[in-house]
Amino acid sequence: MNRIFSGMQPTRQLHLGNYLGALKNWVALQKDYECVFCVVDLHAITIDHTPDVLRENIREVTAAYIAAGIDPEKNILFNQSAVPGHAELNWILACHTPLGWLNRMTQFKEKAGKHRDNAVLGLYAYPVLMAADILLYKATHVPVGEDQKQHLELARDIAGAFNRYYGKEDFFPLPEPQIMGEATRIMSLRDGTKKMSKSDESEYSRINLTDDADTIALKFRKAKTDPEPLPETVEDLEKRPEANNLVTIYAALTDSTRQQVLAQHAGSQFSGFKSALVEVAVAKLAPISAEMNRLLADKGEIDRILKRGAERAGAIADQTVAEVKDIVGLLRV
Ligand code: AQP
Repeated sequence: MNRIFSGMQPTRQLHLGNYLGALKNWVALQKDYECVFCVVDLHAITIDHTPDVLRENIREVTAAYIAAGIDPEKNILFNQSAVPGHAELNWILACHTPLGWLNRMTQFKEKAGKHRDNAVLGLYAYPVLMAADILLYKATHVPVGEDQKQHLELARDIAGAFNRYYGKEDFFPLPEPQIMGEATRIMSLRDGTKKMSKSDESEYSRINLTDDADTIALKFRKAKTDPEPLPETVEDLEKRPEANNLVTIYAALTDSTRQQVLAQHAGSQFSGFKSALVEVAVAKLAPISAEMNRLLADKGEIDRILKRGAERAGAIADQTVAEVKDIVGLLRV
């Protein structure tokens, strides 16, 4: 059986990178797979946060999933902390994860930066919890952006290590990353070599899903570019990070390839191309943003959707945790 697990952190607002690199693909995948979509709130407390804001962000990310086209009836949609199995399996897997594997994780190095000794254990252990999220549902496929590839490889390594240690070769499937489409890594609008990220200090580095048309236009107008017109080939485009990023965004928003975008816009100056980009971005994001606002007006309904999702997720999770406890030798009384 093929099952997908994927999630997003409710840290601040979702941006175009989250949408094009992950959410948009989930919407397509729900037709062909049994899907478990999670708002990974336990991950969100690995960085500084404000409790009331976190609570609202959990609802907002849930609304974004549904507004983008995720069907909460067909799929399981819930918040991670509502299913205790995530934390339980996290601990058991942590006891099978060598420190050397975690020491290689580049995201921890980037996020902890120079203040490594002050970074919290949760940030360091983040990839183990992510492995637990996926393996709890015995997911076979995980659609993610390119930035999560290393964490997913670690999840495969942990699954393999657990299976081998207990002589249960097929217990946890080794989850396959699904890195799809043109927009596997959307870059900052201020620096084409840096990932578009929620935690970037500059608001002008990203387009948020809730930005209105004027804000989207302003941010694209201010986006860093170079003085040359758009080239004819992808090969030439790839030598220019900011130009490449804007063309990639255009391609992903219009479900086309960068080559098709260049066939239409080669020779254009950025002023003209950015106007075209604003038009397609607003056309795609305005309905999502309007639907999010409509959904967020009834928080009770969002909470009910999450509760129902947690019950469905919990049924699968409880079964896996029970099997894991039996394998490990923990007495279930
Ligand atoms: N820039 C991006 N391009 C393509 N995909 C991206 N994703 C994130 N940024 C980009 C994908 O979005 C999904 C959810 O990500 P997340 O919320 O779990 O956290 P993240 O990857 O850490 O995202 P951010 O925006 O960079 O958050 P901060 O700044 O808080 O660390 C994942 O599938 C991810 O690949």
